[in-house]
Amino acid sequence: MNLELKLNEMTGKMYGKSIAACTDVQLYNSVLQLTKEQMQEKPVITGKKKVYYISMEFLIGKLLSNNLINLGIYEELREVLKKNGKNLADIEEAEPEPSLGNGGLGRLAACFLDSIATLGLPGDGIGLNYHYGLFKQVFQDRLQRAEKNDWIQENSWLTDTGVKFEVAFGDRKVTSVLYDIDVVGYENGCNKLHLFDVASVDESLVEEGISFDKTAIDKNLTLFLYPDDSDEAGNLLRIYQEYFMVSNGAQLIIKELKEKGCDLHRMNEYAAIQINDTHPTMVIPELIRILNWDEGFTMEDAVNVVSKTCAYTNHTILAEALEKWPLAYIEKVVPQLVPIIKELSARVAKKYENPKVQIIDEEKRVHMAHIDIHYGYSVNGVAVIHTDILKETELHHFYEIYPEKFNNKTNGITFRRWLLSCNRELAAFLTDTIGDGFKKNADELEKLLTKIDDKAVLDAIEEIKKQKKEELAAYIQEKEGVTLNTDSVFDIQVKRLHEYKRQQMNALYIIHKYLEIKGGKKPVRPMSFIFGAKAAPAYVIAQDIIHLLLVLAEIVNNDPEVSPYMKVVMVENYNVSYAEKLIPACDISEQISLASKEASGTGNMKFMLNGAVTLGTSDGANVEIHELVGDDNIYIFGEDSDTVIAHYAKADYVSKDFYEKSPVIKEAVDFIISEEALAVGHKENLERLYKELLNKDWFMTLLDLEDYIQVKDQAFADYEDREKWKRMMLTNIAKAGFFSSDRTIAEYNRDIWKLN
Ligand code: 26Q
Repeated sequence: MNLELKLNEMTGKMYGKSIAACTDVQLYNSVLQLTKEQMQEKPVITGKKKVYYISMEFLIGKLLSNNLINLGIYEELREVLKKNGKNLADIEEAEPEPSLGNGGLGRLAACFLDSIATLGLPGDGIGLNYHYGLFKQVFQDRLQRAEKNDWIQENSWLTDTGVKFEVAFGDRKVTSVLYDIDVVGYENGCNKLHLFDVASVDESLVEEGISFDKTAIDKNLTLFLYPDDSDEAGNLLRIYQEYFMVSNGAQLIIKELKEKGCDLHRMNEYAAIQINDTHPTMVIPELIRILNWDEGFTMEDAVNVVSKTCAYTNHTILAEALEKWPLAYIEKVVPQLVPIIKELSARVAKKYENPKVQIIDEEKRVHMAHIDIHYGYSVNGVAVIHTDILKETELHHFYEIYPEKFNNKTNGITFRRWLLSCNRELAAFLTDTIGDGFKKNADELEKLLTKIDDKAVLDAIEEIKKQKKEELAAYIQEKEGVTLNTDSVFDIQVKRLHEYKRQQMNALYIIHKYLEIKGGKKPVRPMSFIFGAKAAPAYVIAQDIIHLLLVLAEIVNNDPEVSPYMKVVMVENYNVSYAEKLIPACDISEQISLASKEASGTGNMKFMLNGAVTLGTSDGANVEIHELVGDDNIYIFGEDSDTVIAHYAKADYVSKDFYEKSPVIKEAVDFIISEEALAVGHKENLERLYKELLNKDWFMTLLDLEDYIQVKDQAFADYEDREKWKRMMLTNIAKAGFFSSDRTIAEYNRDIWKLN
């Protein structure tokens, strides 16, 4: 295939121009079209049994470079463009980023689709086509404001399939339309991501920012993704969205099974349905309803076969994030599911007395996770410590009933995006040093350990890091208007804003350093503290924490006495594309959640793979990172999960005690409402945050603060021992192979899906 010829044909057809005469946007559209055609020529992955990964979120990010890499034409295209005076990186910038997810759970689903196709397994995603996805974050007056993210353009990765279904709600019927996005595996065939939309959706419903008329369901259903409000009361629209996805998904699955000639009584031999957290749980009663009402199954047979087909993944132990919908809401949205849910609940009640395992509780709320556990064949957590906590604490009563259902699947990330694409320099260097076997078999990264005393290798890794820091600094200069010193240590915390993730603890460290510098204690090397985080719009304290970070950036960066030694940046609208620039440039990866609260984390894995050293608590996958790299290649601090869980059980944590007994803590916390801070920030936000930390601090920031300061100081000091630090970088890269999502997916397939 002559790529140059084909691209010239495409630009000619689309714009009547040669490659060289096109703008970057025109070239993006032409390359997009060409890539779509190349993907259509790839074989569709087939097999008797297929997995359907059903999820309210697929945070796929930009797709162009990833698809080019997986097709094996990235380098060739780059050369073709270069020859014509064009730069592939500029063309990539023209792609809008779809924001079809909140954070970790959605991004994991996207990594999984990549790995399923790469391993050649038949597996499709089922989700929703949100027109504006998650909100776009802008800062105004040092506060977050939400705007719509208008990502769908005339030319896009979506293909209208022409498939339509009817979805019946209690008060209306809507017609769906199905758009597909091809998912090409690395040097392999194609699967599909099926995104359902409402035919009657009306974009003009959106008013100021992200507000819209909540009542017109047929017009608003797929306008926006619900922002992760783990601690917000649920809302009817969310249930409409969930049922819309589930009803379409069930219809699609049954249609495909029938086309395959499958006897639905043996559905489980042809399909596995992986339920991504509780959001798609209604697929269970919906399938049972269809089999029982439309396909002539007895209730018994319908329940049995569906229970052998559906498997559930839990992504959180925050009690407030476990969905419990009032039965009255479900009655309003989908009355046809109510008799099924009542039947499922009655069957449980007949067998088990324990109120903790019931589906409908005494307050007439439906516990979605309980449906999944009773009527699914597998329950998995996403990191070893998380699965252990589920078994021992949160879901203990279920574990006693169904020990055989519980299993762990430690999360992973796709190395195509998080190494080959975002850090081509490191990938190329690794290829030169240990061969390219690691691209297909991530464990081969361990070969790098044989080079631990090779000065040339260590220096090269340091050099690549420096280059990525320079690229990031230039980008931040342009986007945020902040100048970073690339000789400084880049300390990065990027993830959704949530109190349990403790961005506020990092902020208190920054205050502490600022006061030290003001007091004359200057660090030997400058430090750059970089944040990125969106907060659910209704999450008040999270908004206050963003405000504090923006206030600190203002104070620190504009203080001539301090700014030569430290800088603070909160980047605007942190998303997948920004992550791809930040992660390769990081020296210290902040993974500082309160132990027991972060189910896994996946950012921690991306940073490690790119040679950052983790500063973290014994939480989520940090525990497994620690085991892999050993004590000398990670900075672990804070109380462990057993201690934290005991504090909750005894309700004996009093933040004020920590504040009063430690002058360092007191000084840092008091700064939040100091004259200096109030001169820049808003009294209301800063006072509310101050009071929260002092009187509540539900996620125990002050419990770990002193240890955090000490261990973080140690990390900065060790950074000066360059030989030692370079070895730490190398060890982290070498040990990251375990976190390839190819490994995770191979385990899902071996233990849960059993695709042939
Ligand atoms: C629920 C009800 C109503 C509205 C929104 C929601 C909602 C939406 C999104 C609740 C939770 C989420 C997202 C959860 C999530 O991202 N969890 C993360 O999953 C990752 C992948 O397993 C883990 O690595 C993270 O530790 C976990 O926090």
